[in-house]
Amino acid sequence: MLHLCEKPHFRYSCLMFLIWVFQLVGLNSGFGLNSGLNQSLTYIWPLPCEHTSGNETLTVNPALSLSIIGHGGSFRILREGFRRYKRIIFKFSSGISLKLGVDESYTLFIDKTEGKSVVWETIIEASTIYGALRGLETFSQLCAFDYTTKSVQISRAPWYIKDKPRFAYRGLLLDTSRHHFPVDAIKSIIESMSYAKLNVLHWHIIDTDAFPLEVPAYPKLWNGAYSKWERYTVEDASRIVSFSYYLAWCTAGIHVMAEVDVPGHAESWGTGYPDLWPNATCREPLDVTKNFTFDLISGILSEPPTFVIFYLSLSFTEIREIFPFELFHLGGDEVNTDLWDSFVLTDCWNKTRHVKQWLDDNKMKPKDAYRYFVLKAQEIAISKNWTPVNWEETFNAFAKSLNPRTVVHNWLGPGVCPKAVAKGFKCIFSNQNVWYLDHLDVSWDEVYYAEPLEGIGNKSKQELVIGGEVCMWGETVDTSNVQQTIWPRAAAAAERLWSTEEALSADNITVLQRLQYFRCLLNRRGVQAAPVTNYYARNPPS
Ligand code: CP6
Repeated sequence: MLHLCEKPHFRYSCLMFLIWVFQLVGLNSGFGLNSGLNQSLTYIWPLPCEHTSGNETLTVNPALSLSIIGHGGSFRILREGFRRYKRIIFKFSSGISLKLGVDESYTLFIDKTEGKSVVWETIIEASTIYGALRGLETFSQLCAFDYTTKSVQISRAPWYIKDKPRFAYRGLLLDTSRHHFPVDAIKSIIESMSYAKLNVLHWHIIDTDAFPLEVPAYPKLWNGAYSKWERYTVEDASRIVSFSYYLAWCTAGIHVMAEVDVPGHAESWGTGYPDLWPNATCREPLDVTKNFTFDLISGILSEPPTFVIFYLSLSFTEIREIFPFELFHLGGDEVNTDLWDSFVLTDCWNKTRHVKQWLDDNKMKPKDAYRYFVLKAQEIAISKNWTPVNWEETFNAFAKSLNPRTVVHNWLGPGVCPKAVAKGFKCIFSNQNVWYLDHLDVSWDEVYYAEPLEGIGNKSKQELVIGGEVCMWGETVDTSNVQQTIWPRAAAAAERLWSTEEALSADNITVLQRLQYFRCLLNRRGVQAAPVTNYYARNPPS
Protein backbone atom coordinates (compact mmCIF):
# COMPACT_ATOMS: atom_id res chain seq x y z
CA MET A 1 0.00 0.00 0.00
CA LEU A 2 1.49 3.32 -1.01
CA HIS A 3 0.37 6.42 0.80
CA LEU A 4 0.94 9.29 -1.53
CA CYS A 5 -0.24 11.94 0.86
CA GLU A 6 1.44 12.60 4.10
CA LYS A 7 -0.67 11.45 6.99
CA PRO A 8 -0.91 13.45 10.22
CA HIS A 9 0.18 10.60 12.46
CA PHE A 10 3.53 10.54 10.69
CA ARG A 11 4.42 13.78 12.43
CA TYR A 12 6.88 12.66 15.00
CA SER A 13 9.06 15.18 16.69
CA CYS A 14 12.27 13.51 15.67
CA LEU A 15 13.32 12.14 12.30
CA MET A 16 13.53 8.47 11.76
CA PHE A 17 14.56 6.65 8.61
CA LEU A 18 13.96 3.04 7.81
CA ILE A 19 15.46 1.18 4.94
CA TRP A 20 13.67 -2.04 4.24
CA VAL A 21 15.91 -4.81 3.10
CA PHE A 22 13.27 -7.46 3.10
CA GLN A 23 13.56 -11.03 1.89
CA LEU A 24 17.02 -11.58 3.13
CA VAL A 25 17.66 -15.23 2.51
CA GLY A 26 20.10 -17.91 1.61
CA LEU A 27 23.75 -18.50 1.78
CA ASN A 28 26.06 -17.52 -1.00
CA SER A 29 28.65 -20.02 -2.07
CA GLY A 30 32.20 -18.82 -2.30
CA PHE A 31 31.74 -16.96 -5.63
CA GLY A 32 30.97 -13.34 -6.16
CA LEU A 33 31.33 -10.55 -3.73
CA ASN A 34 33.43 -12.19 -1.10
CA SER A 35 35.56 -14.60 -3.05
CA GLY A 36 39.21 -14.32 -2.28
CA LEU A 37 38.64 -11.95 0.60
CA ASN A 38 39.78 -12.45 4.13
CA GLN A 39 36.42 -12.98 5.80
CA SER A 40 37.57 -11.85 9.19
CA LEU A 41 38.15 -8.26 8.06
CA THR A 42 35.55 -5.49 7.84
CA TYR A 43 35.65 -3.97 4.37
CA ILE A 44 34.29 -0.56 5.24
CA TRP A 45 36.39 2.48 4.52
CA PRO A 46 36.88 4.56 6.60
CA LEU A 47 36.22 2.12 9.40
CA PRO A 48 33.14 2.98 11.50
CA CYS A 49 33.64 4.12 15.07
CA GLU A 50 31.93 1.04 16.45
CA HIS A 51 30.66 -2.16 14.92
CA THR A 52 29.75 -5.77 15.54
CA SER A 53 28.91 -8.39 12.93
CA GLY A 54 27.80 -12.00 12.63
CA ASN A 55 28.32 -14.82 10.16
CA GLU A 56 25.12 -15.07 8.09
CA THR A 57 25.17 -14.26 4.35
CA LEU A 58 22.14 -12.46 2.99
CA THR A 59 20.81 -11.74 -0.50
CA VAL A 60 19.58 -8.19 -0.82
CA ASN A 61 16.20 -7.88 -2.48
CA PRO A 62 16.46 -5.40 -5.36
CA ALA A 63 13.08 -4.06 -4.30
CA LEU A 64 15.01 -2.34 -1.51
CA SER A 65 12.85 0.51 -0.39
CA LEU A 66 13.04 3.55 1.79
CA SER A 67 10.41 4.54 4.30
CA ILE A 68 10.64 7.90 5.88
CA ILE A 69 8.84 8.31 9.15
CA GLY A 70 8.77 11.69 10.72
CA HIS A 71 8.49 15.29 9.74
CA GLY A 72 10.74 18.14 8.82
CA GLY A 73 13.94 18.31 6.83
CA SER A 74 14.31 17.84 3.11
CA PHE A 75 13.17 14.36 2.31
CA ARG A 76 13.78 15.01 -1.34
CA ILE A 77 17.51 15.15 -0.82
CA LEU A 78 17.38 11.91 1.11
CA ARG A 79 15.22 10.21 -1.52
CA GLU A 80 17.58 11.28 -4.29
CA GLY A 81 20.50 10.03 -2.26
CA PHE A 82 18.78 6.73 -1.66
CA ARG A 83 18.19 6.35 -5.39
CA ARG A 84 21.78 7.14 -6.14
CA TYR A 85 23.02 4.51 -3.71
CA LYS A 86 20.55 1.97 -4.98
CA ARG A 87 21.89 2.53 -8.45
CA ILE A 88 25.40 1.93 -7.18
CA ILE A 89 24.43 -1.18 -5.21
CA PHE A 90 22.58 -2.86 -8.08
CA LYS A 91 24.70 -1.54 -10.92
CA PHE A 92 25.74 -4.95 -12.18
CA SER A 93 22.80 -7.00 -11.10
CA SER A 94 20.14 -7.81 -13.64
CA GLY A 95 17.96 -8.24 -10.64
CA ILE A 96 14.69 -9.83 -9.89
CA SER A 97 12.97 -12.15 -12.25
CA LEU A 98 9.70 -10.53 -13.09
CA LYS A 99 7.42 -13.32 -14.26
CA LEU A 100 5.10 -13.13 -17.24
CA GLY A 101 1.62 -13.03 -15.82
CA VAL A 102 2.71 -11.42 -12.54
CA ASP A 103 -0.26 -9.74 -10.91
CA GLU A 104 -0.30 -6.21 -12.34
CA SER A 105 -3.69 -5.30 -10.94
CA TYR A 106 -4.26 -2.39 -8.60
CA THR A 107 -6.96 -0.24 -7.15
CA LEU A 108 -6.59 3.48 -6.76
CA PHE A 109 -8.69 5.63 -4.45
CA ILE A 110 -8.58 9.37 -4.23
CA ASP A 111 -10.94 10.23 -1.43
CA LYS A 112 -11.60 12.33 1.65
CA THR A 113 -10.60 10.79 4.94
CA GLU A 114 -12.87 10.76 7.96
CA GLY A 115 -12.14 13.18 10.78
CA LYS A 116 -12.45 16.78 11.87
CA SER A 117 -10.50 18.42 9.10
CA VAL A 118 -10.82 17.33 5.48
CA VAL A 119 -7.76 15.50 4.26
CA TRP A 120 -7.66 14.11 0.74
CA GLU A 121 -5.73 10.95 0.37
CA THR A 122 -4.58 8.76 -2.50
CA ILE A 123 -4.19 5.11 -1.82
CA ILE A 124 -2.93 2.59 -4.30
CA GLU A 125 -3.46 -1.01 -3.34
CA ALA A 126 -1.70 -3.76 -5.20
CA SER A 127 -0.43 -7.15 -4.29
CA THR A 128 2.84 -6.78 -6.18
CA ILE A 129 5.21 -3.90 -6.76
CA TYR A 130 4.35 -4.13 -10.48
CA GLY A 131 0.68 -3.53 -9.80
CA ALA A 132 1.71 -0.54 -7.70
CA LEU A 133 3.84 0.77 -10.59
CA ARG A 134 0.89 0.53 -13.00
CA GLY A 135 -1.19 2.36 -10.41
CA LEU A 136 1.42 5.12 -10.13
CA GLU A 137 1.34 5.55 -13.89
CA THR A 138 -2.42 5.96 -13.71
CA PHE A 139 -2.10 8.39 -10.80
CA SER A 140 0.42 10.48 -12.74
CA GLN A 141 -2.04 10.69 -15.64
CA LEU A 142 -4.70 12.11 -13.33
CA CYS A 143 -2.36 14.90 -12.27
CA ALA A 144 -2.22 17.89 -14.58
CA PHE A 145 -0.56 21.27 -14.28
CA ASP A 146 -3.09 24.07 -14.22
CA TYR A 147 -1.76 27.26 -15.73
CA THR A 148 -4.27 29.54 -13.99
CA THR A 149 -3.61 28.47 -10.45
CA LYS A 150 -0.06 27.40 -11.25
CA SER A 151 -0.56 24.18 -9.34
CA VAL A 152 -0.83 20.52 -10.11
CA GLN A 153 -4.46 19.49 -9.96
CA ILE A 154 -6.61 16.40 -10.03
CA SER A 155 -10.05 17.01 -11.46
CA ARG A 156 -13.25 14.99 -11.02
CA ALA A 157 -12.32 13.78 -7.52
CA PRO A 158 -13.16 11.56 -5.72
CA TRP A 159 -11.83 8.73 -7.85
CA TYR A 160 -12.14 5.00 -7.60
CA ILE A 161 -10.23 2.92 -10.14
CA LYS A 162 -9.96 -0.85 -10.32
CA ASP A 163 -7.65 -2.06 -13.02
CA LYS A 164 -5.81 -5.03 -14.45
CA PRO A 165 -4.36 -6.04 -17.81
CA ARG A 166 -6.38 -8.02 -20.33
CA PHE A 167 -3.24 -9.75 -21.69
CA ALA A 168 -0.08 -10.71 -19.82
CA TYR A 169 2.18 -10.05 -22.82
CA ARG A 170 2.09 -6.51 -24.23
CA GLY A 171 5.11 -6.11 -26.44
CA LEU A 172 7.10 -3.79 -28.63
CA LEU A 173 9.78 -5.11 -30.99
CA LEU A 174 12.94 -3.06 -31.45
CA ASP A 175 15.39 -4.07 -34.16
CA THR A 176 18.98 -3.04 -33.42
CA SER A 177 20.47 -4.70 -36.47
CA ARG A 178 19.20 -2.60 -39.37
CA HIS A 179 20.15 0.60 -37.57
CA HIS A 180 22.10 1.02 -34.37
CA PHE A 181 20.42 2.43 -31.29
CA PRO A 182 22.62 3.72 -28.47
CA VAL A 183 21.84 2.33 -25.03
CA ASP A 184 20.31 5.65 -23.94
CA ALA A 185 17.93 5.63 -26.90
CA ILE A 186 16.80 2.13 -25.93
CA LYS A 187 16.28 3.30 -22.36
CA SER A 188 14.09 6.18 -23.55
CA ILE A 189 11.98 3.74 -25.52
CA ILE A 190 11.63 1.50 -22.48
CA GLU A 191 10.61 4.45 -20.36
CA SER A 192 7.98 5.52 -22.88
CA MET A 193 6.62 1.95 -22.99
CA SER A 194 5.84 2.13 -19.29
CA TYR A 195 3.61 5.18 -19.92
CA ALA A 196 1.35 3.03 -22.09
CA LYS A 197 1.63 0.04 -19.74
CA LEU A 198 3.43 -2.04 -22.36
CA ASN A 199 5.52 -4.66 -20.57
CA VAL A 200 7.77 -6.59 -22.96
CA LEU A 201 10.60 -5.17 -25.02
CA HIS A 202 11.28 -7.74 -27.74
CA TRP A 203 14.91 -6.99 -28.53
CA HIS A 204 15.63 -8.22 -32.05
CA ILE A 205 19.36 -7.85 -31.45
CA ILE A 206 20.96 -9.45 -34.47
CA ASP A 207 20.04 -9.86 -38.10
CA THR A 208 21.54 -10.11 -41.57
CA ASP A 209 22.79 -6.55 -41.51
CA ALA A 210 24.69 -6.37 -38.23
CA PHE A 211 25.78 -8.42 -35.24
CA PRO A 212 26.08 -5.78 -32.52
CA LEU A 213 26.24 -8.03 -29.43
CA GLU A 214 29.38 -9.01 -27.56
CA VAL A 215 29.73 -12.77 -27.12
CA PRO A 216 32.83 -13.26 -24.99
CA ALA A 217 33.40 -16.90 -25.98
CA TYR A 218 33.34 -16.00 -29.69
CA PRO A 219 34.95 -12.58 -29.76
CA LYS A 220 34.81 -12.22 -33.54
CA LEU A 221 31.02 -12.40 -33.71
CA TRP A 222 30.62 -8.71 -33.17
CA ASN A 223 33.02 -8.05 -36.04
CA GLY A 224 29.66 -8.09 -37.79
CA ALA A 225 28.71 -4.79 -36.12
CA TYR A 226 28.65 -1.58 -38.18
CA SER A 227 31.59 -0.19 -36.22
CA LYS A 228 33.38 -0.48 -32.91
CA TRP A 229 31.06 2.12 -31.50
CA GLU A 230 27.87 0.51 -32.66
CA ARG A 231 28.00 -2.47 -30.37
CA TYR A 232 26.50 -3.70 -27.09
CA THR A 233 28.80 -5.14 -24.48
CA VAL A 234 27.48 -7.78 -22.10
CA GLU A 235 27.37 -5.00 -19.56
CA ASP A 236 25.25 -2.79 -21.87
CA ALA A 237 22.79 -5.65 -22.30
CA SER A 238 22.63 -6.14 -18.58
CA ARG A 239 22.06 -2.45 -18.02
CA ILE A 240 19.20 -2.42 -20.49
CA VAL A 241 17.54 -5.34 -18.73
CA SER A 242 17.96 -3.97 -15.23
CA PHE A 243 16.75 -0.57 -16.40
CA SER A 244 13.61 -2.24 -17.71
CA TYR A 245 12.95 -3.85 -14.39
CA TYR A 246 13.58 -0.81 -12.26
CA LEU A 247 13.48 2.11 -14.61
CA ALA A 248 15.54 4.56 -12.68
CA TRP A 249 14.78 2.67 -9.56
CA CYS A 250 11.14 2.42 -9.39
CA THR A 251 8.80 2.62 -12.28
CA ALA A 252 8.92 0.27 -15.23
CA GLY A 253 8.41 -3.40 -14.66
CA ILE A 254 9.25 -4.35 -18.23
CA HIS A 255 10.60 -7.66 -19.46
CA VAL A 256 13.28 -7.89 -22.12
CA MET A 257 12.84 -10.81 -24.49
CA ALA A 258 16.01 -11.27 -26.51
CA GLU A 259 15.90 -12.61 -30.05
CA VAL A 260 18.64 -14.48 -31.84
CA ASP A 261 17.08 -15.14 -35.24
CA VAL A 262 18.24 -18.42 -36.86
CA PRO A 263 18.92 -19.92 -39.36
CA GLY A 264 17.87 -17.13 -41.75
CA HIS A 265 18.48 -13.42 -41.10
CA ALA A 266 21.94 -14.29 -39.84
CA GLU A 267 24.45 -13.36 -42.51
CA SER A 268 26.30 -10.95 -40.20
CA TRP A 269 27.43 -13.86 -38.01
CA GLY A 270 29.87 -14.83 -40.73
CA THR A 271 31.75 -11.53 -40.83
CA GLY A 272 33.94 -12.83 -38.02
CA TYR A 273 33.44 -16.54 -38.70
CA PRO A 274 32.99 -17.11 -42.47
CA ASP A 275 32.75 -20.86 -41.83
CA LEU A 276 29.17 -20.21 -40.79
CA TRP A 277 28.23 -19.32 -44.35
CA PRO A 278 27.33 -22.14 -46.71
CA ASN A 279 29.67 -20.43 -49.16
CA ALA A 280 31.25 -17.03 -49.69
CA THR A 281 28.59 -15.84 -52.09
CA CYS A 282 25.56 -17.49 -50.53
CA ARG A 283 25.58 -16.64 -46.85
CA GLU A 284 22.29 -17.56 -45.24
CA PRO A 285 20.62 -19.62 -43.88
CA LEU A 286 23.59 -20.52 -41.67
CA ASP A 287 25.49 -23.68 -42.57
CA VAL A 288 23.36 -26.48 -41.14
CA THR A 289 26.03 -29.14 -41.62
CA LYS A 290 28.62 -27.90 -39.13
CA ASN A 291 28.79 -28.52 -35.39
CA PHE A 292 30.47 -25.16 -35.19
CA THR A 293 27.19 -23.44 -36.11
CA PHE A 294 25.45 -24.97 -33.11
CA ASP A 295 28.45 -24.46 -30.85
CA LEU A 296 28.05 -20.79 -31.60
CA ILE A 297 24.36 -20.76 -30.80
CA SER A 298 25.16 -22.50 -27.53
CA GLY A 299 27.93 -20.00 -27.03
CA ILE A 300 25.47 -17.14 -27.26
CA LEU A 301 22.76 -18.76 -25.16
CA SER A 302 24.90 -20.35 -22.50
CA GLU A 303 27.96 -18.25 -22.32
CA PRO A 304 29.75 -18.88 -19.05
CA PRO A 305 31.32 -15.70 -17.82
CA THR A 306 34.57 -14.29 -18.78
CA PHE A 307 34.95 -13.35 -15.17
CA VAL A 308 33.82 -9.76 -15.05
CA ILE A 309 35.60 -7.92 -12.30
CA PHE A 310 34.59 -4.40 -11.51
CA TYR A 311 35.38 -2.34 -8.48
CA LEU A 312 33.33 -4.86 -6.57
CA SER A 313 33.93 -8.37 -7.78
CA LEU A 314 30.30 -8.99 -8.66
CA SER A 315 30.16 -11.16 -11.72
CA PHE A 316 27.59 -12.50 -14.12
CA THR A 317 27.35 -16.21 -14.10
CA GLU A 318 25.59 -16.78 -17.42
CA ILE A 319 23.82 -15.03 -20.27
CA ARG A 320 20.75 -16.70 -18.80
CA GLU A 321 21.07 -14.26 -15.92
CA ILE A 322 21.46 -11.30 -18.23
CA PHE A 323 18.13 -12.22 -19.83
CA PRO A 324 16.17 -13.67 -16.91
CA PHE A 325 12.82 -13.43 -18.72
CA GLU A 326 11.38 -16.89 -19.30
CA LEU A 327 10.86 -16.37 -23.06
CA PHE A 328 13.69 -16.38 -25.60
CA HIS A 329 12.98 -15.73 -29.29
CA LEU A 330 14.75 -17.94 -31.81
CA GLY A 331 13.35 -16.36 -34.99
CA GLY A 332 12.98 -19.00 -37.65
CA ASP A 333 11.27 -16.66 -40.13
CA GLU A 334 11.72 -16.27 -43.86
CA VAL A 335 13.89 -19.31 -44.41
CA ASN A 336 13.18 -20.33 -47.93
CA THR A 337 14.12 -23.87 -48.45
CA ASP A 338 12.46 -24.60 -51.74
CA LEU A 339 14.35 -24.51 -55.01
CA TRP A 340 11.49 -22.82 -56.78
CA ASP A 341 11.12 -20.13 -54.18
CA SER A 342 11.30 -16.57 -55.33
CA PHE A 343 13.73 -15.63 -52.53
CA VAL A 344 16.65 -17.11 -54.41
CA LEU A 345 19.09 -15.55 -51.96
CA THR A 346 18.04 -17.83 -49.16
CA ASP A 347 18.27 -20.99 -51.17
CA CYS A 348 21.91 -21.56 -50.28
CA TRP A 349 21.64 -25.03 -48.90
CA ASN A 350 20.68 -26.66 -52.16
CA LYS A 351 23.21 -24.67 -54.08
CA THR A 352 26.28 -25.31 -51.96
CA ARG A 353 28.02 -28.52 -52.83
CA HIS A 354 29.03 -29.72 -49.36
CA VAL A 355 25.61 -28.81 -47.90
CA LYS A 356 23.81 -30.60 -50.72
CA GLN A 357 26.02 -33.62 -50.11
CA TRP A 358 25.18 -33.54 -46.38
CA LEU A 359 21.46 -33.28 -47.17
CA ASP A 360 21.68 -36.29 -49.47
CA ASP A 361 23.75 -38.30 -46.98
CA ASN A 362 21.17 -37.61 -44.29
CA LYS A 363 18.25 -38.18 -46.67
CA MET A 364 17.00 -34.67 -46.01
CA LYS A 365 15.34 -32.09 -48.19
CA PRO A 366 16.10 -28.46 -47.27
CA LYS A 367 12.75 -28.35 -45.47
CA ASP A 368 13.87 -31.22 -43.22
CA ALA A 369 17.15 -29.45 -42.55
CA TYR A 370 15.22 -26.31 -41.61
CA ARG A 371 13.25 -28.32 -39.07
CA TYR A 372 16.43 -29.99 -37.83
CA PHE A 373 18.05 -26.59 -37.35
CA VAL A 374 15.11 -24.96 -35.55
CA LEU A 375 14.62 -27.94 -33.24
CA LYS A 376 18.30 -28.04 -32.34
CA ALA A 377 18.23 -24.35 -31.48
CA GLN A 378 15.09 -24.91 -29.40
CA GLU A 379 16.82 -27.69 -27.47
CA ILE A 380 19.68 -25.36 -26.60
CA ALA A 381 17.26 -22.70 -25.31
CA ILE A 382 15.21 -25.25 -23.38
CA SER A 383 18.32 -26.73 -21.77
CA LYS A 384 18.97 -23.25 -20.42
CA ASN A 385 15.47 -23.16 -18.96
CA TRP A 386 14.06 -20.70 -21.48
CA THR A 387 10.73 -21.16 -23.21
CA PRO A 388 11.34 -20.84 -26.95
CA VAL A 389 9.41 -18.41 -29.14
CA ASN A 390 9.46 -18.81 -32.93
CA TRP A 391 8.02 -16.82 -35.80
CA GLU A 392 4.99 -18.55 -37.26
CA GLU A 393 6.76 -20.12 -40.26
CA THR A 394 8.13 -22.87 -38.00
CA PHE A 395 4.58 -23.73 -36.92
CA ASN A 396 3.33 -23.54 -40.50
CA ALA A 397 6.08 -25.87 -41.70
CA PHE A 398 6.26 -28.51 -38.95
CA ALA A 399 3.81 -27.89 -36.09
CA LYS A 400 3.93 -31.56 -35.13
CA SER A 401 7.65 -31.53 -34.37
CA LEU A 402 7.76 -28.25 -32.47
CA ASN A 403 8.33 -28.48 -28.75
CA PRO A 404 4.83 -28.17 -27.24
CA ARG A 405 6.04 -25.32 -25.02
CA THR A 406 6.87 -23.21 -28.08
CA VAL A 407 5.17 -19.84 -28.26
CA VAL A 408 4.07 -19.18 -31.85
CA HIS A 409 4.67 -15.58 -32.92
CA ASN A 410 2.20 -14.51 -35.59
CA TRP A 411 3.12 -11.99 -38.30
CA LEU A 412 2.00 -13.23 -41.73
CA GLY A 413 -1.43 -11.62 -41.67
CA PRO A 414 -4.24 -12.89 -39.47
CA GLY A 415 -5.05 -16.53 -38.95
CA VAL A 416 -2.22 -18.44 -37.35
CA CYS A 417 -3.17 -17.86 -33.70
CA PRO A 418 -6.53 -19.66 -34.07
CA LYS A 419 -4.68 -22.61 -35.62
CA ALA A 420 -1.87 -22.58 -33.08
CA VAL A 421 -4.12 -22.45 -30.02
CA ALA A 422 -6.32 -25.18 -31.49
CA LYS A 423 -3.20 -27.36 -31.37
CA GLY A 424 -2.45 -26.30 -27.80
CA PHE A 425 0.35 -23.81 -28.51
CA LYS A 426 0.58 -20.39 -26.94
CA CYS A 427 0.49 -17.51 -29.38
CA ILE A 428 1.52 -13.84 -29.72
CA PHE A 429 -0.43 -11.67 -32.16
CA SER A 430 1.57 -9.33 -34.45
CA ASN A 431 -0.38 -9.34 -37.72
CA GLN A 432 1.86 -7.34 -40.07
CA ASN A 433 -1.12 -5.77 -41.84
CA VAL A 434 -1.95 -3.81 -38.71
CA TRP A 435 0.81 -4.09 -36.09
CA TYR A 436 3.97 -3.52 -38.10
CA LEU A 437 4.84 0.08 -37.26
CA ASP A 438 7.11 0.42 -40.28
CA HIS A 439 3.96 0.30 -42.41
CA LEU A 440 3.40 4.02 -42.28
CA ASP A 441 0.17 3.85 -44.25
CA VAL A 442 -1.64 2.02 -41.44
CA SER A 443 -3.69 4.55 -39.47
CA TRP A 444 -4.14 4.62 -35.70
CA ASP A 445 -7.67 3.24 -35.86
CA GLU A 446 -6.62 0.22 -37.91
CA VAL A 447 -4.09 -0.49 -35.17
CA TYR A 448 -6.68 0.10 -32.46
CA TYR A 449 -9.39 -2.13 -33.86
CA ALA A 450 -7.13 -5.11 -34.58
CA GLU A 451 -8.24 -7.87 -32.23
CA PRO A 452 -5.80 -10.56 -31.04
CA LEU A 453 -8.61 -12.99 -30.20
CA GLU A 454 -10.29 -12.74 -33.58
CA GLY A 455 -11.35 -16.15 -34.81
CA ILE A 456 -11.00 -17.79 -31.39
CA GLY A 457 -14.37 -18.41 -29.72
CA ASN A 458 -13.44 -20.96 -27.11
CA LYS A 459 -12.55 -19.39 -23.75
CA SER A 460 -9.87 -21.90 -22.83
CA LYS A 461 -8.26 -21.46 -26.27
CA GLN A 462 -8.40 -17.68 -25.90
CA GLU A 463 -6.27 -18.00 -22.81
CA LEU A 464 -3.45 -19.44 -24.92
CA VAL A 465 -3.10 -16.10 -26.69
CA ILE A 466 -0.70 -14.55 -24.21
CA GLY A 467 -0.95 -11.17 -25.88
CA GLY A 468 0.36 -9.18 -28.78
CA GLU A 469 3.22 -7.05 -29.95
CA VAL A 470 3.72 -4.09 -32.24
CA CYS A 471 6.89 -4.38 -34.30
CA MET A 472 9.27 -1.51 -34.98
CA TRP A 473 11.55 -3.00 -37.58
CA GLY A 474 14.74 -1.07 -38.08
CA GLU A 475 15.09 -0.62 -41.84
CA THR A 476 13.40 2.77 -41.88
CA VAL A 477 14.12 4.13 -38.43
CA ASP A 478 17.04 5.18 -36.29
CA THR A 479 17.35 7.42 -33.24
CA SER A 480 16.18 10.43 -35.26
CA ASN A 481 12.69 9.14 -35.97
CA VAL A 482 12.05 6.01 -33.97
CA GLN A 483 9.85 7.52 -31.28
CA GLN A 484 7.77 9.40 -33.85
CA THR A 485 7.20 6.15 -35.68
CA ILE A 486 6.40 4.08 -32.60
CA TRP A 487 4.05 6.65 -31.07
CA PRO A 488 1.16 7.27 -31.06
CA ARG A 489 0.17 4.10 -32.91
CA ALA A 490 1.83 1.75 -30.40
CA ALA A 491 -0.43 3.35 -27.80
CA ALA A 492 -3.47 2.23 -29.79
CA ALA A 493 -2.25 -1.36 -29.57
CA ALA A 494 -1.32 -0.88 -25.91
CA GLU A 495 -4.91 -0.03 -25.01
CA ARG A 496 -6.19 -2.99 -27.03
CA LEU A 497 -3.88 -5.21 -24.97
CA TRP A 498 -4.58 -3.67 -21.57
CA SER A 499 -8.22 -2.59 -21.43
CA THR A 500 -11.38 -4.66 -21.37
CA GLU A 501 -13.59 -4.98 -24.40
CA GLU A 502 -16.17 -2.58 -22.93
CA ALA A 503 -13.62 0.26 -22.94
CA LEU A 504 -12.49 -0.74 -26.40
CA SER A 505 -15.94 -0.65 -27.92
CA ALA A 506 -16.29 3.12 -27.39
CA ASP A 507 -16.93 5.22 -30.47
CA ASN A 508 -14.11 6.33 -32.71
CA ILE A 509 -14.29 10.01 -31.81
CA THR A 510 -14.10 9.44 -28.05
CA VAL A 511 -11.13 7.17 -28.52
CA LEU A 512 -9.50 9.68 -30.83
CA GLN A 513 -9.86 12.52 -28.30
CA ARG A 514 -8.37 10.36 -25.57
CA LEU A 515 -5.53 9.21 -27.81
CA GLN A 516 -4.75 12.79 -28.80
CA TYR A 517 -4.54 13.68 -25.12
CA PHE A 518 -2.21 10.74 -24.47
CA ARG A 519 -0.03 11.78 -27.39
CA CYS A 520 0.34 15.24 -25.84
CA LEU A 521 1.13 13.64 -22.51
CA LEU A 522 3.95 11.74 -24.23
CA ASN A 523 5.19 15.03 -25.71
CA ARG A 524 5.10 16.72 -22.29
CA ARG A 525 7.19 13.87 -20.93
CA GLY A 526 9.74 14.36 -23.66
CA VAL A 527 8.67 11.57 -26.01
CA GLN A 528 8.60 12.71 -29.63
CA ALA A 529 5.25 11.15 -30.47
CA ALA A 530 3.85 12.16 -33.86
CA PRO A 531 0.43 13.78 -34.30
CA VAL A 532 -2.40 11.27 -34.22
CA THR A 533 -4.28 12.15 -37.36
CA ASN A 534 -1.28 12.43 -39.56
CA TYR A 535 -0.75 12.76 -43.26
CA TYR A 536 -0.14 9.07 -43.72
CA ALA A 537 -3.49 8.04 -42.27
CA ARG A 538 -5.27 6.08 -44.97
CA ASN A 539 -8.69 6.35 -43.33
CA PRO A 540 -8.82 9.48 -41.21
CA PRO A 541 -11.77 9.19 -38.84
CA SER A 542 -14.68 11.34 -39.94
N1 CP6 B 1 13.30 -8.94 -40.30
C1 CP6 B 1 13.08 -10.13 -39.77
C2 CP6 B 1 12.29 -8.29 -40.95
C3 CP6 B 1 11.02 -8.86 -41.04
C4 CP6 B 1 10.85 -10.11 -40.42
N2 CP6 B 1 11.89 -10.72 -39.82
C5 CP6 B 1 9.94 -8.18 -41.73
C6 CP6 B 1 9.26 -8.77 -42.79
C7 CP6 B 1 8.29 -8.07 -43.47
C8 CP6 B 1 7.98 -6.79 -43.11
C9 CP6 B 1 8.63 -6.18 -42.07
C10 CP6 B 1 9.60 -6.87 -41.38
N3 CP6 B 1 12.58 -7.07 -41.47
N4 CP6 B 1 14.07 -10.76 -39.14
C11 CP6 B 1 9.55 -10.81 -40.39
C12 CP6 B 1 9.26 -11.46 -39.11
CL1 CP6 B 1 6.78 -5.95 -43.98
